[in-house]
Amino acid sequence: DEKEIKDTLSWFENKNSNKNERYFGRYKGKNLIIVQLEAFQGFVLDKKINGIELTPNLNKIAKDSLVFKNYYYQTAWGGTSDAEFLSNVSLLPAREGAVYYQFAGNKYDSLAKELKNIGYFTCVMHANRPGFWNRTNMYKALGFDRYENENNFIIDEIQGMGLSDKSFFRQAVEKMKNYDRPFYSFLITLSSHFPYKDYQNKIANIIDVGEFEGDVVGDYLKAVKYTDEAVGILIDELKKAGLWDNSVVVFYGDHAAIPYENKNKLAKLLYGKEDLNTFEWVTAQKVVMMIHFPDEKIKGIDETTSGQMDLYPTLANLFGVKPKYVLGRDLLNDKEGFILTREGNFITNDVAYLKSLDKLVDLKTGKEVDKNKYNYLFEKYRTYLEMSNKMLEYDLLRYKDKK
Ligand code: GP9
Repeated sequence: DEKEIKDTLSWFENKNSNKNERYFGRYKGKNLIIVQLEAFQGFVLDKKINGIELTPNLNKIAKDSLVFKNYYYQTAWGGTSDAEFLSNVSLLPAREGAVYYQFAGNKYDSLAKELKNIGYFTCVMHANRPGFWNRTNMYKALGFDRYENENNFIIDEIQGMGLSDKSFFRQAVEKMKNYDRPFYSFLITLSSHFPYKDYQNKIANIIDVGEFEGDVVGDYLKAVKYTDEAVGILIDELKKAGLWDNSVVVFYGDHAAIPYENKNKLAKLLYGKEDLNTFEWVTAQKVVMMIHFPDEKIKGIDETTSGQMDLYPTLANLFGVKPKYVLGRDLLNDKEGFILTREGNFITNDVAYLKSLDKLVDLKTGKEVDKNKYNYLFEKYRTYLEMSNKMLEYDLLRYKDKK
């Protein structure tokens, strides 16, 4: 009803007003390049496999970037598309199915729209069929000026699921060279897609994965190594094109790589042991996340518990826009630290709630703590989930405009 609509909109408006504005608008006028890396879980950074660095290119940029070490994915049924949605809209994914299919007709406040309002050209690139995840319709709803899909790339080299990330990045930079400035480009990679099979038999020897040879973890490590090499190419090409020094560049992973049924393999890789308990599994669900600034003035490691819903508000502040209907927080000004997931888990800087066990666990000790002492947290995250659901399911921004 009318009151519920008003209350929901006001909840968002209040939450997002009177915020601390350190760094507000500092990078306004710079290009923004966001690279969403397929299945890049957080542990790949700094990982050595038989003494060899798995992601030397990302690690090198990380040294001069702001790195979020405890950044979780919050995706649900919509996989990659949910990560896109969380990062560009800052609402949780749909209760059932994928937002990209269920709610493509909604009206959204999005990063692309806000940047367009201040004069940016906006573009999304992903070299797969445009119908996949209903992207054509959804990218219109998100306000992108252009969608460069499979049909706009020369498919000259295949790796994994489609056009190789190396070729994709090279062609992406060629396209960006011709874009009006400033621009926002959202690049979504493809090669390191599950099941990480090297169908073309090109990367079998890219890295010696030892005991993981021939299983899903071994195949994953090879795919990650390949995409990291592609990232190296992207950076070189951006530098050659004179874009690197004029752009804020973000790298983040979209969702899990290793399925739950392979958790004993993951246990081997991460801890050298036979299995992971629920706590270890849940807290392993982090993804890569770093922001490289052209002046390299903001850098270092941030340990705040954070997640994909926080990207848009964080960038909005840096580029000088103030979105009113985001669920996440600006990570440069808000250190409270928490994430919540569609399935009902939440993690703060101190505790993690494991829905499947109905247990609250201390992050430092891994030991169970008394849930009743943390009722306020349960209430808070219930409200967040409810507000996000209402925004999405009642299409509240459309209502707002009609008023
Ligand atoms: C395909 C890609 C895959 O275009 O984005 O999505 P996913 O299966 O990883 O959710």
